[in-house]
Amino acid sequence: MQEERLYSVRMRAAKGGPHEQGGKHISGGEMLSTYENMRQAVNHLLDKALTHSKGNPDFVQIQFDAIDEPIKQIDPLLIRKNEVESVEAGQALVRELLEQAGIKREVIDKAYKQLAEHSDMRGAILVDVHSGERIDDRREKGVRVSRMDWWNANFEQWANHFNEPSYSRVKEALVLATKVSAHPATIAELCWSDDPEYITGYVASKALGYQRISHLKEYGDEQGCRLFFVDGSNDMDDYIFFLEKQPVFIHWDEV
Ligand code: WAQ
Ligand code: MG
Repeated sequence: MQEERLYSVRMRAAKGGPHEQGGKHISGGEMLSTYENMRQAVNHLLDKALTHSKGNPDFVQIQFDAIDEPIKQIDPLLIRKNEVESVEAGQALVRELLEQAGIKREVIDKAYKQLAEHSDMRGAILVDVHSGERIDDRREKGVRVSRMDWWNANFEQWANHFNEPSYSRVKEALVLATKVSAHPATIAELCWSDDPEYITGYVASKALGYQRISHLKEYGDEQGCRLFFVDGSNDMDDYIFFLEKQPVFIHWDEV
């Protein structure tokens, strides 16, 4: 499908020094780009870093590296929209959906405890659906899903069709959720933003689709969430390799 060589482009921004020296995570981003479009990609990520509601970073790193492996193409998850009146109603729906995905209540409770213990995450927390224990040993860094994208023209067709605003936030979230749910070890994902002015989040899985929930936290709250509920009987090194390294393109075909 893709003849031209592609590059993985990544950004991370922090305040109070780099992440590894205790700086607060401000923003991150990952894209795929051709060599020709590199300036545009880097500018997009730079702009994201410089204009974030969590504050102005004093550390930003943007890097690109060539992709030599074949790129997997995946259809976006189906989107479902759930309007709720309050955080309580939104969080109740989260539990309902996670239980529908087959996750036990005790495991959900344990996962929320993990969240509370790590308030400044830059990646995802992996939780085993059997024990409720955290699987990755990455602390605040978590596991950052990377090497994925969706060409804008195709995303905009999708957005038009489903009557969605074509915001890059929605695109990035759907790209990530689709890649993560494509691996058979993923049981479900739970996410809401750490941006204080963005309160919408989602539960996603292959079977549930991308279940957007309008209200999962209060305005002003900088506590985000990214939890992957995982069947830990799979090889977790392979799983994390897939998340970080397998190049994936989302592509939508109107049917
Ligand atoms: N890999 C793993 N974890 C990530 C990644 C990644 N590539 N990007 C972000 N995270 C984690 C990290 O801990 C962040 O603090 C947290 O997720 C939230 O990230 O309306 O904007 O980019 O349909 O702030 C969802 C709803 C928006 C969109 C989610 O997340 C919609 C969002 P943010
Ligand atoms: Mg954020």
